[in-house]
Amino acid sequence: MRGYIGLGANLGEPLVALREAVQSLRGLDGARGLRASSLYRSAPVDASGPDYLNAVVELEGEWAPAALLAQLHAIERAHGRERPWRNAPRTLDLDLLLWGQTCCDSPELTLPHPRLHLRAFVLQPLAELAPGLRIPGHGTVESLLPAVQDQAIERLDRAWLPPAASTRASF
Ligand code: PH2
Ligand code: MG
Ligand code: MG
Repeated sequence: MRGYIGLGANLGEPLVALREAVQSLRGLDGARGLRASSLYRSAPVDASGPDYLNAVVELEGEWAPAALLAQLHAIERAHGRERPWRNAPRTLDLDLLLWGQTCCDSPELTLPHPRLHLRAFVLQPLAELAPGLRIPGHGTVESLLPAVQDQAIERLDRAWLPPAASTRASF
């Protein structure tokens, strides 16, 4: 199964948090084929505080969505994530955006992510990473971009991904 995870942070050291989150995702048991979008700076949407750093990661694995979500929450907690109020500024936010074509709606998890189609800071990196991606119930990712074009977002032209651990040839 292939899925997409939204990364965001606007407190502490957002770039460090996003890099460490990518390392943690790579290290999940059974994780394959991780790819990450560029890094984006975006103004807070429905929220206050400093600008965010955002990115989206594609990941493959055989986890049930609830099991993957629990692992995302554990990574957030390891980065000192607190939840004082809804959409409070945060040291690290990992949102399960899509898991294959899975559709579900429970108090714990809704797929696709219920606000994915309203947010340029998700759609732009997602379109970069997976052009033509179909979002169940919404059509292609590109078809959703015009409606969010008034949201302030900038792609940062810099390498940001931590290098994958080198694989040493054994003789
Ligand atoms: N996350 C939110 C609320 N608002 N705005 C931006 N720009 N980036 C985010 O990641 C973000 C937000 C709730 O998770
Ligand atoms: Mg979020
Ligand atoms: Mg979240």
